[in-house]
Amino acid sequence: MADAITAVFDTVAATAPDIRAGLSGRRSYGDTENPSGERQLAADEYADELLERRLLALDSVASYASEERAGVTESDGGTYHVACDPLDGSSNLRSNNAMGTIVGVYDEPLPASGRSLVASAFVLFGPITTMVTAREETATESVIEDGQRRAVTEDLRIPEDPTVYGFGGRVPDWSAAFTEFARDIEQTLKLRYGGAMIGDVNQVLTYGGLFAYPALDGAPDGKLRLQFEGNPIAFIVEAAGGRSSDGSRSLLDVPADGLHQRVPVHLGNETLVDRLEAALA
Ligand code: FBP
Repeated sequence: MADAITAVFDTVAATAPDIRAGLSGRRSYGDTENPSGERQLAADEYADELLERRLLALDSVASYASEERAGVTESDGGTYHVACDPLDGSSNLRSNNAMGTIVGVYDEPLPASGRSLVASAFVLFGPITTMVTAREETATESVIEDGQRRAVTEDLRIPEDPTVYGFGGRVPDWSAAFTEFARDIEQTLKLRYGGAMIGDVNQVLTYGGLFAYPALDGAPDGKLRLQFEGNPIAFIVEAAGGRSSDGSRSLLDVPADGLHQRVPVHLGNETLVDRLEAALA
């Protein structure tokens, strides 16, 4: 299993410079929408095509699915089922802010429970390109140089003392219970919300705190997708000693009932997620 997962991680790392190099000329919206009804940037489609081709070329990969396409692409063999958000936070491209790639490696056909993840990773295009990977309950942060991973933090752990928070959605659309919880959090933590989940989650992994894209009035399942965003990032945060929740349980325990199902997402320090669940109960 380790060799197959290493091959997936290495392929994603090797593709990161190509995705990053292709961003500047692909900042315009095409006339297509993804299965979640969101407009697609040329960069979304470019990253998706690169990752599909290169990941399906691996013997160990049985299928590829992404946020950008309706169905699953099968290959003729392989063991693992890969779910990608090829360009998480792509709306940040026009404003030149953080974005990146999320990959989940499942050992069951998709859609699948987060408990069938065997590995996951995200690549973050910030001032430098970094990659956080998780497997066997351990998270690792690497710098990507010339498409190669160089580990800089072997056993990444979320800091004990939280200092930052970032909550998505419009404040008037938050539930009364979440609003009250947020007002309490605002008294002690510093706001860090940049509009790309992986950029905001990386702040939480670096400084400790809480990221949420909660249930909203009119969108009870929030915005983020379980297969491509919620599960893979929850797998990483929990491997780093944090917690995840849909509001009442780990995201990894949320039943998979659709490839593009949305889920309320809350990720960060265990104490804060516990407080959140108590506030929403
Ligand atoms: P995609 O860009 O992959 O659709 O990701 C959705 C996303 O950009 C998340 O990365 C981020 O957390 C959220 O949407 C931001 O939403 P909003 O623009 O409503 O704050």
